[in-house]
Amino acid sequence: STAKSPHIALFPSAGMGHLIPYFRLALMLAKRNCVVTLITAQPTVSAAESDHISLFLRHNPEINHIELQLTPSSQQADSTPVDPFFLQFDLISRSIHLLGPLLSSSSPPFSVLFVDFTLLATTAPIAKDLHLPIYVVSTTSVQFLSLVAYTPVLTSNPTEFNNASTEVKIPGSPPMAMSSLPPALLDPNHIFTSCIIVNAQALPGAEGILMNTFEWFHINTECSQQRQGPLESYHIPQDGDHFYQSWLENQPSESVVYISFGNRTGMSRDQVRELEKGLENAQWRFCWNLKATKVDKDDCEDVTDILSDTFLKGTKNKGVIIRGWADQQEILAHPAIGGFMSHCGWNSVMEAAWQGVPILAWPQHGDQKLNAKVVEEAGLGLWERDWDWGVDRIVKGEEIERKIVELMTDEKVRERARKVREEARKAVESGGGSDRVINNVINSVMV
Ligand code: BUP
Repeated sequence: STAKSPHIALFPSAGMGHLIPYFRLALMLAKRNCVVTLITAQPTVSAAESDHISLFLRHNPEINHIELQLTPSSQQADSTPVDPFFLQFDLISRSIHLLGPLLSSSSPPFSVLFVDFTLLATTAPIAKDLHLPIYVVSTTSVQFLSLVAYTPVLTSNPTEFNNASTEVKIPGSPPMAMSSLPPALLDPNHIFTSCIIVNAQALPGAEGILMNTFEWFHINTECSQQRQGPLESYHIPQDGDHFYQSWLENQPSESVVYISFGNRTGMSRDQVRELEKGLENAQWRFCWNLKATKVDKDDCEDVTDILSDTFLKGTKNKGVIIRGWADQQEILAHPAIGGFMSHCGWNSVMEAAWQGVPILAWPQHGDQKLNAKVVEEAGLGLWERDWDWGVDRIVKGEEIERKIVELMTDEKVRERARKVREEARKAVESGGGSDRVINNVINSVMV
């Protein structure tokens, strides 16, 4: 006789970086005979999110979908601009009373709820009422999550945790440089920090935390508390062909640097000028995913508004510029790609690890410096700390040129990156770390 399959609810938070890992997890669970329901808050912050949710559901009809309708906010008209993602967390918590009825009316009944860390505090009481175990699915590195979990302790000790401290010590983690922390963390009243504190306080109520990583990658951390398993690479099918794809087809193997700083980094024009110089002088081919505005809204500016004529003319046959949403996984998987200049969003790091592409880390905000340190320690890439936030300067074209050349010619890093790829794939194979973790979680919620 076969045990009944568990019914798993997945509730991701706002932002593509928080959504894509849930798609991957949904498919890994469905492949193991779980019934999977994706809960999404509507309307989404960006068009990219709603487009990808529709595409994902269309291509994977076995995944069920529930929409949580949000009540529009009055805050938008406010004079102080609030980060739209934090506004969304707030909207979700205001509409969270709708979640209980949605969950309890389901047939077959739910066996477990998987949520984003930012939704834990608001969803935990509902799960408790329904006797549903709750798991957090983390979208960041073990290092950053450890910091986040310890934030209530840190912020309650302002005599030790302040601007003058050089490092923070967190049980189970190597010391973290104070300069690697997001500056907002020092202000307990900042919306970023208050969101972290309330959710960190709810962590003991969670059954477990699923990390998107693999043990081998975190050589320096004790991770006994967490269950880890990298998420299998899931390629979100996109409609249509991409011009950059056919361009990549014609480039020699490992000759192209892919450049992306994520959705939420609009670089200053002065910095863009220097990056142009660096790219042009380094003389490597490039594929530049160019964003000019913060937050994953569609950019409406033309390439020629952002990049200089001299650069565009001088590099005409050397590179492509992508505007709008790129298929990053498809790009990283392409044999022509030899390096990745990245903000080190955690998904990007894991995608590079999966493909064995060396990273040139250029963290921009949030968890990215701590992620960059993991990249450096794992040997997957290079990190020039002198470029980061806090240094507060424009990084010069010559420096960028030098680092690009180093990234593209460092054979040791390239070899190591191949090893990382191998280890990542071992972890998701049957019996590997990821496979075991997912199966254990499924078994633990089996009724
Ligand atoms: Br931009 C972009 N195409 O054009 P991270 C991103 N992605 O597929 P985080 C694309 O979005 P921020 C694009 O592959 C990754 O899975 C990318 O997540 C994909 O960034 C995801 O790397 C982005 O974790 O920062 O931390 O969400 O919001 O700045 O992108």
